[in-house]
Amino acid sequence: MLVGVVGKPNVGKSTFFAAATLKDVQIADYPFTTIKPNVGVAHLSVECVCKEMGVTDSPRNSACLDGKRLVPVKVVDVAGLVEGAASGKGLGNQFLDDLRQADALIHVVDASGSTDIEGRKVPPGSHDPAQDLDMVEREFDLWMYGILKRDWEKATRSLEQTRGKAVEHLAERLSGLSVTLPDVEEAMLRLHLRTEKPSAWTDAQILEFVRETRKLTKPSLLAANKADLPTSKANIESLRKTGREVVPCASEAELLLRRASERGLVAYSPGDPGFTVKEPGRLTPAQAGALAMVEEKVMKTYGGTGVQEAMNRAFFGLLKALVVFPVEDETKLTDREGRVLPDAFVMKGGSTTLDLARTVHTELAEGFLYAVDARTGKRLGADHPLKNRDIVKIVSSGKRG
Ligand SMILES: Nc1nc2c(ncn2[C@@H]2O[C@H](COP(=O)(O)OP(=O)(O)OP(=O)(O)O)[C@@H](O)[C@H]2O)c(=O)[nH]1
Ligand SMILES: [Mg+2]
Repeated sequence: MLVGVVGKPNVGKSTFFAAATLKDVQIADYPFTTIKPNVGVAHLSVECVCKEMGVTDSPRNSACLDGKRLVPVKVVDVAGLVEGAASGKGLGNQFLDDLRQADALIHVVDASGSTDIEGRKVPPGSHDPAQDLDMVEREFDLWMYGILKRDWEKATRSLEQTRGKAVEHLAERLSGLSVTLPDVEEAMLRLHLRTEKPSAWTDAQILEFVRETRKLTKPSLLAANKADLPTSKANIESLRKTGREVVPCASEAELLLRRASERGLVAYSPGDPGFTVKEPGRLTPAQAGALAMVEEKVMKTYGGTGVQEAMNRAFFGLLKALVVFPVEDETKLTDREGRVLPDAFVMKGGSTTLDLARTVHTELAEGFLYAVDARTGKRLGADHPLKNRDIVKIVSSGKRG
């Protein structure tokens, strides 16, 4: 699963990304700092099953700290989006391609209103971030619209002549964006679009269709970034009034805390509502000042930096993600090397035992026979829906089974 970090230029997308992944990326106070996408690994914190099962685990793909599993997930940070991007302005629509595989989007806005619609610096509070929100989503929709419109007349005419199915055609055209046939059916149903005569759809209807499809296939939340600045508070309130899910974020503060924690200067875990300075004597005056600001402007005001919360909400809220523990021995909870609960995988809500087999290894899926629930010992079929924190053994005739 992949989450994309999107937004207009200079709002702090790369800072958010760096704070979530601790990857060194370019951050600067001007638009189009990022050109090529940054891909990295962030972690979701979930309650491990080790305590409940009474075992000491030996994790491989994810650390276990005090019974909390830090499960890896992929994040991509892309270039900023400006008005006209879908038709080639700014860095054009190349980077929209970098978002094709994203399952959900974290839409970063500059809540302080200190950057204009193109990301240039303006006095704090002088720009309304709600405008950016509409612009970015419109560009995304226009890009999808462009993909469909390329051969709309010809394709729909031939569909109608051959009595082909519009849903299949549309799903095929958008398949590169992780859009499936049921997604297209659902979008059409919601909009009451006539499937038998797509050539009669107006441009406005095609746009409405892509908008609905985007909402279904790339659900998003707002990371109201730069929340530490004084002008952010009022904008966060008004962004909330739009009915959108808003997470106040202070990405710069999160980055500072995570780096300070790595260097042993503070005790802090991502998502914590506070931090403690380990040895005040080791801090330079500048470091002490920066940490005091974070305490005052972020922790006391918002109860956390919001970065981990935005990640958790994207996966567990928007995508209804599950964490599943595959094992090869369902009684000892080990893999074939005897490692206890080695891996934890994040999977989309609604995933089945067969999906888990695919995630572990294609061979396991190809020879899938059945699965076993390690808690109950019960056999499960291929289409059995997984639950959060399931521990599952896959039995397969494949080499890895
Ligand atoms: N006050 C404050 N500034 C921030 C915060 N996050 C980022 N910034 C600043 O905002 C500016 C832009 O940050 P970037 O992370 O490069 O922004 P971006 O959205 O990736 O920019 P482009 O790649 O150019 O689109 C930098 O000067 C950051 O230091 C924050 O939480 N608070
Ligand atoms: Mg950037």
